[in-house]
Amino acid sequence: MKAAPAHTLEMPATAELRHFIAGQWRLGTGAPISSLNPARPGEVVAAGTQATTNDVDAAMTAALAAARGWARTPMHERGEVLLRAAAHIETNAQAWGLELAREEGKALEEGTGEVTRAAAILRYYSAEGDRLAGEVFSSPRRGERIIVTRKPLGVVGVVTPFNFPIAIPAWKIAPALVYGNTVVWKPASTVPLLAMRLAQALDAAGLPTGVLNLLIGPGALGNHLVEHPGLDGLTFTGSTRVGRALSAKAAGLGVPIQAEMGGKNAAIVLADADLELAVDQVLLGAFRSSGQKCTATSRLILQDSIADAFLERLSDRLDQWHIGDPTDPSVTMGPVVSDAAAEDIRTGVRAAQAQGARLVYGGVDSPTHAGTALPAARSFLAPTVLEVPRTATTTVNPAWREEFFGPVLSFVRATTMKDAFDLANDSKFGLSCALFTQDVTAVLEGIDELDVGILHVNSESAGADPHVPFGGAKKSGYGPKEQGGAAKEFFTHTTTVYLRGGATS
Ligand code: UN1
Repeated sequence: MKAAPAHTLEMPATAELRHFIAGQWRLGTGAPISSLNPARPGEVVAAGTQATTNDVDAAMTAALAAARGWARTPMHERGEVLLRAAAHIETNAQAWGLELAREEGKALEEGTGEVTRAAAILRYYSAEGDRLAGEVFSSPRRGERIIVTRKPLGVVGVVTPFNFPIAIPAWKIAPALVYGNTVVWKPASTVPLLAMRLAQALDAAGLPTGVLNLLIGPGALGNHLVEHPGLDGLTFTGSTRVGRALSAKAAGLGVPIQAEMGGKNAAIVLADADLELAVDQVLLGAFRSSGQKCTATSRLILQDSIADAFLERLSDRLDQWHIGDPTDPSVTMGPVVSDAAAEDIRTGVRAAQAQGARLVYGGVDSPTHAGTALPAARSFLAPTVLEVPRTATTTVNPAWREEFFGPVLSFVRATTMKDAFDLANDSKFGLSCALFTQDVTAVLEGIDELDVGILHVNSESAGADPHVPFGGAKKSGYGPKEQGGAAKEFFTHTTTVYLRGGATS
């Protein structure tokens, strides 16, 4: 057995965490909080003290005070702030990408790519002032036009997950701001440093006082935020459990909510597919970011005749992946976000195996990957492929049902295209799907039949562009979709103006 690649980088200094409230970078008044490097036990990436509910109230007061002035600032001026922030982010892409890899655990290239992606999202929204701002209708009455114009909601709460610590916040905060809302933001407590970096970029870009407020702390702060009487909307991405609880609370209080939650996304490989291409894409979809994307491929549906050939290639290619410290540029897959997350994944996979899922690659208890020892930290998992046999119990197996949010891919064999599509639809979730085929009839059938928010034809199930709608069908999402024109639906409301001249004609 070869030894795990030695890690050469020095342990960097711990960053100091600060909250951003009313234009000031403040120390928290709550209990100590730190973010840990999941790849290196004991390494504290950033440390400080938590925000408290009093800090949430202070942030809400600041956001409420700033709301009117920001709403009346021309959209082009708001966009210029985003543009300057984008440039600031790009300048820091290497340094912040490294911090992201240390704090969250994704491979360095992905971390840097995510920082650059955040800048691209800000750039997209910075141009919103040049796009359509409303609609004009004819009136059934003489001398009248009907104009539909848009206004910000007011103060918006933003609650973001650990898995894209800067890109997801950017895709919520950029539209919130450009459409004229002020923001109180609570990121996942595991990734506070990258949250600070985005807020610093917007601060450096000249965002007025109180327009964006950042609070670092536990999930309870999110509950306090949604219950604050001044809140006009809440946008959330994260687990189904938390998303539903926040949605129920928001609905009870009449607060509009956008919640982006779970997925159990399928990749379907039909018999005619280009297998090289499909293997490449399935690998990326299932194992990049250690499978910690709501859009990750976690179910693989293979048409019988190509199933064994596909699995053989998949295994050969996985053997070439390097699992290790994500700050090492040769590493393809790092750990999952924490030891606790890894433990949950192990428990889920063991239950799936106890109920009949068969291990075909890796294994959550494997101490090695492709003959190389995994690093010692408990947060590392070998990429794992399970077969869920086609029996009466297929669809109740946790490997088929539950979102593990880790590097675990569950596959079944399908007979026909229809069988494959039925299997793909056999989920309470409906976020994304990848369909591999070169048959245009199958593609057209897939577009009609596959009940998902995002369908990738011959590309991996993850990935999203900022100018098109993002979000799921079925139980994956609640409320309006995100990104592109869809973001406007959530972050603004319409005023219908019946407009006549003031003089009698
Ligand atoms: C992507 O597929 O690149 O939480 C983005 C998530 C999604 C974002 C996916 N909201 O993983």
